[in-house]
Amino acid sequence: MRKLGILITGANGEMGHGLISRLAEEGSRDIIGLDVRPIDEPLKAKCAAALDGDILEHRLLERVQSEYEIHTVYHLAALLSTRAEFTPEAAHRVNVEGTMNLLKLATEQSRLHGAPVKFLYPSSIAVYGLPNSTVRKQIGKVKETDWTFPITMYGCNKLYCEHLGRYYASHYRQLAADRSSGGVDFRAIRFPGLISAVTMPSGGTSDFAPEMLHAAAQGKSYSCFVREDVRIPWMAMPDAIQAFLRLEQASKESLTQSVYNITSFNPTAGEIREIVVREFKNADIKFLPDDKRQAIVDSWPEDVDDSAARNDWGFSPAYDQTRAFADYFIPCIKRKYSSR
Ligand code: AKB
Repeated sequence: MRKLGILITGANGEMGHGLISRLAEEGSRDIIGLDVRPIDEPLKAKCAAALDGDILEHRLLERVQSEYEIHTVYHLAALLSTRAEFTPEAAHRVNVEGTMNLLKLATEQSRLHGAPVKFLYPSSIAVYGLPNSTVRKQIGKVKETDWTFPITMYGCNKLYCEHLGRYYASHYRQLAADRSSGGVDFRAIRFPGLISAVTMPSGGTSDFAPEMLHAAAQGKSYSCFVREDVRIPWMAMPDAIQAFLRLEQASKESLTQSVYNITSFNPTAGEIREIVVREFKNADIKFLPDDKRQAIVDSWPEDVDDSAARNDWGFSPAYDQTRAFADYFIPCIKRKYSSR
């Protein structure tokens, strides 16, 4: 018999840490963690199986297929926006071919056990591409259907994979004589910049806010690579995880779309610095913008319209800006570094 489990790719990443810790607390499902890097020991202990390997390796996926019965996939593995610009073809392989592999695995799983496989996919504000800062300031909250002209490989990959997910869910092999549904119940969230008090991101362009916080808490100087007036949407990691779990639990009938924006607060980089400096008296944070990374952030919206997520599946973040800093970032980050 195959073992029942929930599959999480990119298990060792920031979101993987948050999601696995949360699922382990709930304790109701066996977690199969998969990552190209060996999964951290404390996280491994929370998984029923921890697999080291690449989502591009067919043999590994065949092993997963034959050993496990999977009804839910959280496909978190990706090369983020900054890293992807240095190796765009590799990013395409991981972000697009990797996602295809997982969608195929989900389709096959569904065929084997006869029920739809829920496929939870983290998309991103990087799917948006705004032409200039005047438009950016004028348009305010961006809807899911607007301004989807990404300027990064990562953004292009995420946007295309949203379409792939919709295809697998609704139109898979539509001309085949034996056509049955793809068996994939694809659900995606376009996440804003995420900030965790527990882990540090790597390879992203929204990394400046978490980097600022974690550097200040460790007494390290930090040069912020974007201008202080740049404003993008943000969210505390626990809210991101909660949103994902809530979307997973939502009834299919309540969902009017397969991809949802969500957000919580949107201070400028300068405003984030002010809060950090207030909390960490010796913080040394300068602004030293890198024009190229700045241009990427400038193509992302200042805010997104998340009314569909609120209406369809009751999205409602627990942490607004004040609470996120006062009750989560600052106390948790202080605890993290004081215990070293
Ligand atoms: C990145 O900066 O690439 C990611 C994202 C906004 O999706 N954090």
